[in-house]
Parts: sequence; structure tokens; C-alpha cells
Amino acid sequence: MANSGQNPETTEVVPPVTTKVTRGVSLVLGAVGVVLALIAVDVVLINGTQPAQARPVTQVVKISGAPTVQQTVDLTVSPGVKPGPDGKLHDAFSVTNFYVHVGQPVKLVINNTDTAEHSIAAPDAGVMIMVKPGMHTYTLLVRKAGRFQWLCMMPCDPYSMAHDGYMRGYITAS
Ligand SMILES: [Cu+2]
Repeated sequence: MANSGQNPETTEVVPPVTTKVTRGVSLVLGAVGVVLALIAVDVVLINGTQPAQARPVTQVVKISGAPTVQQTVDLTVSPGVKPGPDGKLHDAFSVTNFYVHVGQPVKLVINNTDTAEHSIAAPDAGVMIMVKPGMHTYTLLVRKAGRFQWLCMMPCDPYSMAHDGYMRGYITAS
């Protein structure tokens, strides 16, 4: 009776154990499922954060795409060097657009191959640089933000003095 009594108990116990094991397996599988789901969520989050991560890259591209501020600018000033629409060669600066930070000096290393003086004059920006013949270093310093037109105020090539890219251009201070 005791055996028969135990047997039913054993018999009764076994199915629940099997069930428990099955439940345990299903719990493990469930946990794996949750982990996989979490990984999937992570992947989704990673995918979701990629556009956010791309934003700074876009900003960097924007910054590098925008005119960079120059620390030192090497340029030449030459008489009768740049063709104009009239088919003639005109006086010109090799660089006519300058980019600076407000209050931060930019070094201009200018080789004026002409025998005459030229200038970079932008009264609105407080800039007045006399460019002597020969190789000289000047400091371009702008104390307020803006886009200022400059021109050579020394009487030289009339066409050049009146046209951007010759004896005229812009100083952009940011
Ligand atoms: Cu000039």
C-alpha cells in the first residue's frame, strides 16, 4: 500500500516535474526571446540613433563646407595678370575674398610684384592696408561681424578697382 501509495505520488509528481521542466525551458526560451527582443530593440535604437549621430557630421560638413577662417593668407598682387571680358589683362590680387573671426588677426603675406603701391581698403570694417611693392606681411583685423567690400584705393587699373576678383573683393568676419 505504501508503494502503491508512493507510486501514485511519484506518478503524480513526475508529470508536474515534466511540466516544470517544460515551463523552465519555455521560461528560458522566453528569456532568450526577451534578450533577443532587447537586442532587437538595441538594434532599432542604434538604427534610430544613426540619424541623430549623422546630425553632428552634417554640421561638421556644414562648417567645412562654409568658408574656413584663414590663419595666414599668401597672395600676390600683380599688374596686368588677369584677363577681363575686354580681352585685356588687368591688375589683380590673387586672393580677393578673406575670411576672419571677429577680433582675431589674420596674417597676410603679400608679394606685390608691381612697382606701385596697392591697398586693401574697407572703411566699414576698419581695414586700411597699404600694400607696398615687394614681399611684406600685414595683419588683417576686423572688430565686428559682417561682409565688407574692400577695394584698392590706390589709383591703378580702373577696371580692376571696379570689379570683384581683381582689385576688389570681400572680407567676411564671423
Ligand atoms: Cu590697386
